[in-house]
Amino acid sequence: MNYHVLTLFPDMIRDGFQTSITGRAVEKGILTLETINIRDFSVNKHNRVDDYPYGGGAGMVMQAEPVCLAYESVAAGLEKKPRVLYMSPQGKVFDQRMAEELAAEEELVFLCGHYEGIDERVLEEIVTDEVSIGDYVLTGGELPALVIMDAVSRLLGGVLHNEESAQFDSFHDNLLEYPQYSRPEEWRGKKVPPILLSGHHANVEKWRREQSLIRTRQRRPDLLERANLTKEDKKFLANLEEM
Ligand code: 9D3
Repeated sequence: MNYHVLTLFPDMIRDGFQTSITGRAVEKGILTLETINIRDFSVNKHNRVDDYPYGGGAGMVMQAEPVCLAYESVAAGLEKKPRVLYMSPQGKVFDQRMAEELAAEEELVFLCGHYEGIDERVLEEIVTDEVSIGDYVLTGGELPALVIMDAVSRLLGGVLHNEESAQFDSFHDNLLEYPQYSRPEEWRGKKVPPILLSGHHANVEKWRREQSLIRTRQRRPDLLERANLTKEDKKFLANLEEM
């Protein structure tokens, strides 16, 4: 996977990527990261890349030409037109399904905005997907781009160790994970649930499944509606209702 990030803050992207598992994946040759500073494509003698919005209003707008030139400098090196993800509060909200779909691409271009946004005309020309990471206000698209690259990267072969493998993600079946415990058996008067010490593997699995169901119903009932529940799961939840 080759990531290309168009941004006014390339250091923020590089710093966020180097630390953590994605940095290791670059060293292993599974990922590449190219950052493109949009300011390098300013068409203005003061190196500006923003200007006042037509029609008035607060703030500044990123101009079309520097963004387009920055994009073209990336596209020129590619065989076909890549997907271009514009990070924007107006976009479709990112989820695990989108991460899986994006992980199938060879090249991904991220466009990070700042100020009040980017001139709509260049967006119409180059953007294929407009993506938000959720309903809260950030200062720009850099952290969202890092979030998406992180979620996509861990799905690529060789990025994770086998034991932390993405195939066991609980989001796959739309259930939250069961609680975890480690030593000591008793910590500040709080005991580990005895069933986990019983050595009875089938009972442990049953208990974990039930904990997942309880938690999902309590914290994320919206997920439960999309979960693949067995007959036993449904019976267990129906019994809970009565209590
Ligand atoms: C104060 C500016 N706002 C006008 C009411 C609009 C606005 C523009 C740019 C709000 C936030 C931003 C910066 N955010 C992003 O670029 C962004 C974002 C986000 O803020 N939340 C969730 N996902 C994303 S993706 C890009």
